[in-house]
Amino acid sequence: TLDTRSDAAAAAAPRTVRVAVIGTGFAGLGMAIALLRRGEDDLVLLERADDVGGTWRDNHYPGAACDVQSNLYSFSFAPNPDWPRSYSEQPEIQAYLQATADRYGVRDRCVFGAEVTAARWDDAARQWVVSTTAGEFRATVLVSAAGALADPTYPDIPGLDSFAGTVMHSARWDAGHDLTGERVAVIGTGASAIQIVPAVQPQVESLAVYQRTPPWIVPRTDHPVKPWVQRLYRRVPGFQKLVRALLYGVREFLVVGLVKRRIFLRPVGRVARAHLARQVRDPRLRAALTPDYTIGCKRILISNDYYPAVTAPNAELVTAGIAEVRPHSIVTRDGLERPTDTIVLATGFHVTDLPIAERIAGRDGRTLADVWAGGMVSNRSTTVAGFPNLFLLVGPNVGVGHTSMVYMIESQVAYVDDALRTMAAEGLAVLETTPEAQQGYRDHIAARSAGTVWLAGGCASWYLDRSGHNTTLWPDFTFRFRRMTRRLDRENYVGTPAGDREV
Ligand code: N01
Repeated sequence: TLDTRSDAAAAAAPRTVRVAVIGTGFAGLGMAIALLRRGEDDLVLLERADDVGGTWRDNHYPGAACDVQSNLYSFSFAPNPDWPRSYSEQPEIQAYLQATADRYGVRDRCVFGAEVTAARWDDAARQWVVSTTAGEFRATVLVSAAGALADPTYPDIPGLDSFAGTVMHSARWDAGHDLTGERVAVIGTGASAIQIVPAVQPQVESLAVYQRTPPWIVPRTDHPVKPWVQRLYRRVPGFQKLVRALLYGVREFLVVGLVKRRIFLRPVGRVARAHLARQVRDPRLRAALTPDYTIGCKRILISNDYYPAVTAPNAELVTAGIAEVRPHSIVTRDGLERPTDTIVLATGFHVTDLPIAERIAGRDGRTLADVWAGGMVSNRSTTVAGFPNLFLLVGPNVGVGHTSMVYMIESQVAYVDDALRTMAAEGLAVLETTPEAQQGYRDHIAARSAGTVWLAGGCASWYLDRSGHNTTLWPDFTFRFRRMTRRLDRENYVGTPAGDREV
């Protein structure tokens, strides 16, 4: 439902624009700011929620924080000298995104409460027709910045619907629900779960953590930023830039292990094992918490308080596997039944089966989901043959687990911006990538992915699609992605001038 503010904004928003952007997370905001900064202001941002922020607005569960340092996990053009910690917590990142949106005048371009229900290419009008819950919009160019960690996955557990207590997904946390004194179950042990568990463990009566696969966890080197450092960042912005560059460089080294030679990750594995040994004394528990796949195959997690929380007297690590949920309990395959008041589903997101892909239909009426039935494909992670004037931010093979997504997003934004400038410079009404370019990019990704720890590490992860192909991660150094997206690869596109003929 729309509040009055978004109703008014929706009514005032131009219905036909040059550029429509779906989403207002880092990607949507970054795109809009890039366009506004060079005077391209005929745009609208369509946002289903009532505020900007994307995944950082939605993931406000207790303990939510970023596992990439703030100096790196921020826009290059908007450094924040005031980050209070080296790794920021969700409220600070959300406040940063809100402040950045305000500072660059993006909020006025947003229509809140506008969930995109369908978008189709109108070939005669050479426009995208975008249906939203706040009405219809038409745009020459559609930029989907809907995010890959936007739509929660709910596990298919027998009886879950019959549960009489509270069920909350980590990305749909009910802040009004008080867990104090409750018997709480957390299902999942990914990045979200390992933050929720220590945050709620002290207040609940009992905590059962249902683990299917143990994660690799290394220490979190988080600390408050000293006031003199903040002052230095303010007075000498170049110093903060230097810190950012160093953090980037160090993290980029991980690529050598993840992609090039897995042996490089062995020291990281040793650090993780020592961390576990230090924090968990009980050998049986330690064994249950020890991963049996190569480190890096799934996202490497960072935490100092997960192991202490999961081994606290009121907590229990459950590894038996869930058989069914009953109205007031969870039953595991070993026959044990645990009375439960609240179930927290920290079970992840639709990443390889993006819901937005079902809603965007291209030239021949087929949706992105139809075209991607055999796996997500694209040119340069950004455009898809058959979908003219459509650009995907955080599209296929742009994800990174070892460094900042903002770096990848800014690379893509530069690419889209160059595409739009090219269209303007050449007077093109339509720009569409070729199937050949798409196939070439797919082959490139497949070749680079072969032998990576994600494919060869002996785990099942959402990094791979159902057929076992890497369609989510960028399998190389990220500076190579930046180089590849610095300019539009014009030779891989067919352009149609406002008049007629393809060029
Ligand atoms: O989700 P996940 P997440 N029965 O998909 C388990 C980012 N992020 O929300 O491993 C039982 O990683 C599943 O088990 P398994 C980050 O990119 C960042 O935690 O598949 N269990 C797994 O343990 C991250 O990678 C930050 O065997 C079930 C868990 O649920 C991404 O978001 C913080 C199940 C899902 O883990 C997603 O992380 C949070 C079932 N039916 C998130 N289905 C930071 O920056 C799933 N699971 C710190």
